[in-house]
Amino acid sequence: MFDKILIANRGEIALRVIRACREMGIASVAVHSTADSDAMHVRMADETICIGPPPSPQSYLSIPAIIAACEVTGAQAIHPGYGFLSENANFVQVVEDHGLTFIGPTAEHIRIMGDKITAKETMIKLGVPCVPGSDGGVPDLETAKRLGEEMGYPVIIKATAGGGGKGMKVAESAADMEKAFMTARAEGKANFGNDEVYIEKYLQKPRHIEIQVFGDGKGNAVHLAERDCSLQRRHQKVFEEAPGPAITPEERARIGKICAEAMANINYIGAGTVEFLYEDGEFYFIEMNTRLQVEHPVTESIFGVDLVREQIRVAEGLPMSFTQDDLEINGHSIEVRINAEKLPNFSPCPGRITQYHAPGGLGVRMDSALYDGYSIPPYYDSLIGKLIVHGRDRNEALARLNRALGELIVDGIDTTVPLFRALLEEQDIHTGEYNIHWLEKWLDRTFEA
Ligand code: MV4
Repeated sequence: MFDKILIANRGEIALRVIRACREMGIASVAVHSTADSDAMHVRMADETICIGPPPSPQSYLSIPAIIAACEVTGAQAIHPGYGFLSENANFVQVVEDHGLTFIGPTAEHIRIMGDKITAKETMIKLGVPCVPGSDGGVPDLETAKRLGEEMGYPVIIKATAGGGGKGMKVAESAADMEKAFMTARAEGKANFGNDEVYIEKYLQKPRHIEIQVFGDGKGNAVHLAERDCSLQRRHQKVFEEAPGPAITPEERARIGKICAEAMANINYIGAGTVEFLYEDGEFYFIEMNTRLQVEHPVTESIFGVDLVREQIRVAEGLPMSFTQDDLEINGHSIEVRINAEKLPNFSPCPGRITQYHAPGGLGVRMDSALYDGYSIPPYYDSLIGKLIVHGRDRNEALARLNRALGELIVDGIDTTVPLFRALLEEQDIHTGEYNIHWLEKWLDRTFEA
């Protein structure tokens, strides 16, 4: 059993992990940059250690600094949170080479899923339905054009190492192919040092549906249903919910079983998310995330489980504390991301919080590292809080979200709160009739100046 875990992260997710450690009787070590000496994760942890100057590459992304912090504090395991080093296979290798435990998947699984062509090949072999497209990489423009004709336009060219929408180009017709192919290639090379690309049929109006999976690394795996994360702006999610309003119990059971069996087959360990596009009643695998995700609390809410606790358990070699049969959906949960950003352009808005008051009451969870007088440093992500509500059904969750947003006070900076107040006035949000393009269209319509 671990008696001390180091958290290689900051902000709300560091608090999230510290809280799980405390409930399990495990000591926590917070690491921090010099910009974060006054941060809440530093105040809340049992021990703290400064690992470098403000820029992430010299602190939260510095592998030597984090390994040294484990050696100095005697931490036996590292929880990476999300972002930073959470999906860095090389980091996992270094952690293990130092006799430490990475709380998460193996370096091998991270590597497989980090390369999208390999991920897709793997998932096809495991029986997971994928978007129709090229069989692996597309070596040249001629092949790309031939495939475009064969499968019919529109198609999408994707960099195998891509992410966050970078290295992804749609070709509406043969005339677009040369530019789309060359641009996807160039972006892959420039952003990820990898110019390999693949092609898929372009789905025009899908939802983003992601299945939460969890494995023990010994051939046992479960699914914890889906989240609908279609409400995004420039590939940044803003509103997530579970279960998905468009998914039937039969569809959920079918795709969930496929994902759980796939994860059992590869001996997957820890939390993972299998991402799909969902259109006209069909699921199409696109990518897998080998980490705990920002929006994991909506899944925790409807199942009443602590996913971080389970991550720590399986990293210790223990079984998960539940089986598939134990998992039953209870009600509905919604998360909204509170960012330090100014509308309508979502421009980052760091600064001093003059007043903070978290909402409370039945079915309300506020995951945030804010406090009165805290100064948000300008060096990191603009996420400053996640408001998660739970209700017996979707309508109750929506009403509770509106009520909780009314109680929340974040003064001194601009935040995305007004966005959610406005979204809750929209009929499509109440009926759940939205897809991956809904939010950007709504923003264009609403802020068209
Ligand atoms: C697609 C697609 C349509 N068809 N693939 C965007 C980022 C990456 N995760 C995959 N993405 C997409 N892949 C096919 N074959 C549309 C998108 C996409 C998208 C996906 C999920 C959520 C928001 C999105 C916004 C724009 C495009």
